[in-house]
Amino acid sequence: MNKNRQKATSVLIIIAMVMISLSCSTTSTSDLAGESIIPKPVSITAAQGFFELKANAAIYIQGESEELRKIGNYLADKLRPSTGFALEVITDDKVPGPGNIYLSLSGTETKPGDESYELSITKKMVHLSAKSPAGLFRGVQTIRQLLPANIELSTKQEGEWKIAAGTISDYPDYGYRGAMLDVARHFFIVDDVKRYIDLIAYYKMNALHLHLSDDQGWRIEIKSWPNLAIKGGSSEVGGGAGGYYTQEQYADIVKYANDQYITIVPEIDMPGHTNAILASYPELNCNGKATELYGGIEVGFSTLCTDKEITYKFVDDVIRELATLTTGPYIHIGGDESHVTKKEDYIPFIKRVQDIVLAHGKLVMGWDEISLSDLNPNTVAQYWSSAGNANLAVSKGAKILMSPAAKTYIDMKYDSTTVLGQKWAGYIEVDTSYIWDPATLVPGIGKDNILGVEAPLWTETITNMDELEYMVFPRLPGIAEIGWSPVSIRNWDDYRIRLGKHADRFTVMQINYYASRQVPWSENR
Ligand code: TNX
Repeated sequence: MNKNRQKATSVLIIIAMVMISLSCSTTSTSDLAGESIIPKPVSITAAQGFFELKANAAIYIQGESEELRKIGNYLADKLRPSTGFALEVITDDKVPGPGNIYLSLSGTETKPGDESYELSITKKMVHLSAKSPAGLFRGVQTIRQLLPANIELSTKQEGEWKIAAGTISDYPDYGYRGAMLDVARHFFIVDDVKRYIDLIAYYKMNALHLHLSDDQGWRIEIKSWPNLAIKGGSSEVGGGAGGYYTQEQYADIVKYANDQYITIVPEIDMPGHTNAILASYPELNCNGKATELYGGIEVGFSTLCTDKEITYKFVDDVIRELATLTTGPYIHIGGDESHVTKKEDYIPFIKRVQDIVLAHGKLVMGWDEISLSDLNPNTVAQYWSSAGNANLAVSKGAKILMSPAAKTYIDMKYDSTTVLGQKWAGYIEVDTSYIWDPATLVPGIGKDNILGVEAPLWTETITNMDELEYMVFPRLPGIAEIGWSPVSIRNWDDYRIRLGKHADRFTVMQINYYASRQVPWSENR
C-alpha cells in the first residue's frame, strides 16, 4: 500500500467511526432527558456518557438497616434474571468504588413517608439517595425504567445494560396515588392481587383500595361472623363460585403491599351494597329473613337495617377485626348508592359508623355521598360522581380523593368497540383519562382540598387477569402520572410518545394491553 492509499484508508476508517458513534448517540442510552419514564420525573439533567452495569457490579447499601437491605434485594431480584449477574447486596458505610449501584439515605425525613429521591448516574456509579426508604423504593422504579426493556425478562439476555448519565430529582405532587380493585363482583385470588400490586408499584402508586364486599359477595374472613365468608363469599356476578381471603391470606397481601410501600385500604361497603351480608345473617334484615345470594349487576337495592342495635354490633366486630389487619391509616366504609336507605336513617348511620372506625384507631374514607352526614375531622370523601357532594364534604372540613368516573373509572369501555366494561360514565379513551387536572376539575375544589387520585376498577364484566390488564393498561400509568408529576410538566403529546415506548415493557412483563390508536406504540402489533 502506498502512503496516499494508506492515508485515504485511515480517513475512511475515521469517517466510519464517527458515523458509528453518531448512530450510537441516537440510541436511548445517550440522553437521560429523552428517556421515557412514567410518571415523568420533576427534573432531569442530562450529562455526557453513560453507566454500564457489568457482571462484577454489586448493589451497595448504606448502613446496616434491614429495611434498606430489603430494597437492595428487591432491586437485585429485578436485575439478576435478565442480566445473569450475581449482583451481591453489600452493606457498607463507605461510598463504593466504580461500577456499582449505591443506595443511601440522606438528610432528614421532613414528613413520614416522604417519597422524594435523587438519582445520580455517572460513568462510575449509579447513586440513588432519598430521605426515606419509600423514596428509595420509588427511585428503584426509575432505575428499572432507565434500563432496556429486556431487563424485565426472567431469562438471561445478551446485551448491554447501559443507563444514560445525568441527574434526576423527583417527588410526588400528591401524597395518595392509588388503584381500586373490586374483588366482590368477581373474586381475584391472592396471586392476582400480588401481580396487580407489582404492576401499580412500577408506576409509583402507593395505595391499593380493595372493595371487599358488595351485593354479590363478601371476601374477607371475619372470625366473629364466620358465615359472611362461608355463605356470603360463595357467590359472584354470573353465578361463579366466588371466594374469600382468610385472615392469614389477607395479612399476606397487606405485607406484600407494604414491602413495596403500598398501603392497602380495605372497604366494607354499607349500608347499601350489602346483599351478601343480608343473605348470610337473617338478623341483619329488618324483616329478620335472609335474602337470596345475588349474581346480577343491579345496584342500589339492599340496605342494612339501620334501626337494629345488632347492626352496630356487627359493624363494630367487623371493623375491629379489619383494623387489626390494617397497617395503613384508613378504613373505607363505602356509603354509595344507598338508594333504599331513607335519608334520615342514612345520615345517623354514617355518623355512627365513622365513630366506630375512629374508636378502632383508623380514619374514615367513604364515597362522596357520605358528605350528607356529619363528617369527623380527617374523614376523606372519595369524589366519583357528585360535585355537589364533594363540595359539601370540603365545606365540612374533609379532604377529597379524586376518582371522577368520567376520567378514572377504568372499567369504562375505551370506545364503542370495546367488548369488556361499562359505559354509563362515557367512553374513556387514553387521552380522556390523561388530559385533566385534579386541582381544577371540580369548581370549588383546589389542590389544598385534595388528598390524591385513585383509579377504580369495578369488575362486573371483568373475570380474570387478562381482562383486568386490558382495562388497566394503558390508562393506569397515565393516572399514576397525574398523581405524581406536577401539571406544569404534563402534556399529552409528550406523554403519548413516552407511553408508546412502554409497549416493549408491557410485552416483556406479559401485560395484556389495549393498543389504542392514539398512541405510537414502539413495537408492531
Ligand atoms: C358505580 S362508583 C358504583 C359501583 C359500580 C360501578 C360500575 C360507586 C361508588 N358505585 O357499585 O360497580 O358504578 O361502573
